[in-house]
This record gives sequence, C-alpha cells and structure tokens, in this order.
Amino acid sequence: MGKRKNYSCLSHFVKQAFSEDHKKETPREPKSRASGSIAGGAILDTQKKLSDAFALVPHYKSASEVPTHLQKYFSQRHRYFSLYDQGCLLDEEGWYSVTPERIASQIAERCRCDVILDAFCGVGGNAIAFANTCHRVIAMDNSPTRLALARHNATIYGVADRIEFVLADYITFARSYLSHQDAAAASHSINASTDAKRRPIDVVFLSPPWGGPEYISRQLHDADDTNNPDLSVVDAASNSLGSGYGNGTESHPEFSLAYIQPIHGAELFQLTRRITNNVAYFLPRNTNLEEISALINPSMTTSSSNTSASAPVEDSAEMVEVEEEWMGTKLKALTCYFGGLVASQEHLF
Ligand code: MGP
Repeated sequence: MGKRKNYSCLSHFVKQAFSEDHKKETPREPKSRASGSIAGGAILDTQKKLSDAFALVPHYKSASEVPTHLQKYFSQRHRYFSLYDQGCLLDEEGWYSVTPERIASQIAERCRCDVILDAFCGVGGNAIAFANTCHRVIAMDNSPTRLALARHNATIYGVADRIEFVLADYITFARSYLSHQDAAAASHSINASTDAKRRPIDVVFLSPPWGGPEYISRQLHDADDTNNPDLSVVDAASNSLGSGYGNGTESHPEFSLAYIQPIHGAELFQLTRRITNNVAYFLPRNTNLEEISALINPSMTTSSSNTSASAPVEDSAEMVEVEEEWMGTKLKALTCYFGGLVASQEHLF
C-alpha cells in the first residue's frame, strides 16, 4: 500500500459500527477559514457550530479568568493553537494534553497518507494538522465534549469538513474492526471490493492519556494500580531521554508504558499494529527507551543511549524511529514512528 493511494472505505465501516452521522464527502481542496471568504450560508452554519461549543467550556481571554492549575497552560495557548484568539476551546484534559501546533504539523508531515486515524483526538490539535497532509482524517474520542471541541477548533482552522469525527472508545473500535476483518477473511465470498475494505487505514496516530499532568514525576511503585502487575523495575538513570532532559537541570523517574491509559501502552500498540504497520506513538519525554524497542522486539534487553533502536537483525530489520519534539530549549515529548513511517523504511508502508 503506497501513500496517497488505495482510497479506502473506512467511513463505511465506521458508519456501520457506530451509527455516526457522516454525511460529508471528503473535499479535495482545503476550505477557507471561518473568518474568511466562505459563502454566506456556510458562514451562518459555522457561526452556529461555534456558538454551540462555546456553551461547553469557557474561552479564557485573560489569565485572571483561568484556574490556578491551568495558568501555565494558558500562558502557552498560542503554542497550542495559533488561532486561539479566534475562539479555540479546550477542556481541562485538552489544556494539559493538546499537542502544540508546530509539533502537530511536524508529525502530520511525517504521517502524510491517504487515511489516518487519530485514535485519541482530544480537542483536535493533531487532527487539524493531519487535515493538511492526509486525504482523509478520522478523529476519534470517547468524550462527546472533547469531540465537539475538536470539531469547533477544526472549524476555526477551516478544516472541519475534511475530518470525520467519531464518538467511540478506540479499544472497542479496534477490537470490533479486527474481528470484522477476521470474519471477512474467513468468508468464502471475499472479492476485490471487500478486500479493499479490510485494509483501509494507512496510519494510526496514538496520543493516549498518560495518566494526567503528574506523568512526569510518577514513581514505579505507582504502577501497582495499573494492568501490569509484572512490571519490572527499570534503571531510571540509563534508558530514557527524560532522565536529566528537559531544561537541562531537571531529573525525572522513567515513564513506563504501563502508565498509559486506558490499557497498557504495549498492549495498545500491539492491538494497533494489527490494524496497520504504520503507527506514530506520541509519548512522554521520559519514556523508557527499552520499552519502546521492546514493542517491535519483545525479547530485546540491550539498553539504548541514543534515539533509535532496532529489532534483532536475525528476525527482522524493522526499526523504530524516536523523534524528539523540542520547543525552544524544552523537550516536550517523543514521537515514535513504526513501520513505513520510519525514514528509509518506506517499503514497509
Ligand atoms: P507537560 O510536560 O505536562 O507540559 O506536557 P509542559 O508545559 O512542558 O510543562 P512543564 O512543567 O514541564 O514546563 C508536555 C506536552 O506533552 C504537552 O504540551 C502535551 O502535548 C503532551 N502531553 C502532556 N500530557 C499530560 C499528555 C497526555 O496525557 N497525553 C498526551 N497524549 N499528551 C500529553
């Protein structure tokens, strides 16, 4: 499957599985922004959608309106959405987990393809960026509020009608999607058309909850309540970019994939890889790199001190590429690319 080829039928499956209202066709050209030259009727429609979402969360205009615990995020609002002042909206989780716009654009460039699924779209920062590089964007979230905010923000950026917003739990969706695929594969009535429907998603972008803003200081013993009782102790000094990273002075415990929600981050990855090889996984800057390597090679035990690692050569030459996402002098997060998203590994796409 090549990039920007094999236009898919994902929307049909999504419609069947979740009874979502998907009436729009994917436009081939970007639309004008809400504040721009949209025809009269479209402007009215846009304004109505915007005013609906304004009832969901406040649009803070000055720091004095913002709760103390959100102040540090508010001060970065234009990094999150350069069009914030035009009315972008974020709920609490959105404030602390939205991907800054320039980072989202960088990731979107790397993920350029026909059909991308943004599995935890939140308030839409990544989905908006994907709309500029991907033919079709499926933005999924299990929160009706966040999905409405994502649509609202995408409307401000003029790309809402290039995104399908799907209210669904990604884990449930993925399992249902895969069992649908398995059933189709088992059927004797497979033809070229149904075959095309079975592999419609080119790329899945995973930006799941990391367990709240406290992710950065979480200690290993805090993992007791996760779904990984066998989590082994890792050396916090050796295997993550996060230890000692950031502004140059900070030091944090390593982040384990066991802290990812709603399921263990390794399980989330394996589930997703059954949908597509091409996965971009947005993770904390202090993530343990051995755990990332182990995603494509569970038996990998060698420590890694740089930003890439490979599966053992005897099994496969697959690489995972770890991209550091910096803003100024601050390391914000890591994006781990798998499959055909890895530079020099396009043949796996
Ligand atoms: P941060 O470290 O909490 O913020 O998140 P910041 O402003 O760097 O705080 P500081 O105190 O270290 O200066 C850094 C980035 O990680 C955010 O901008 C988000 O893009 C992303 N991020 C943070 N959280 C808590 C999550 C999360 O739960 N899920 C996802 N997908 N991204 C998150």
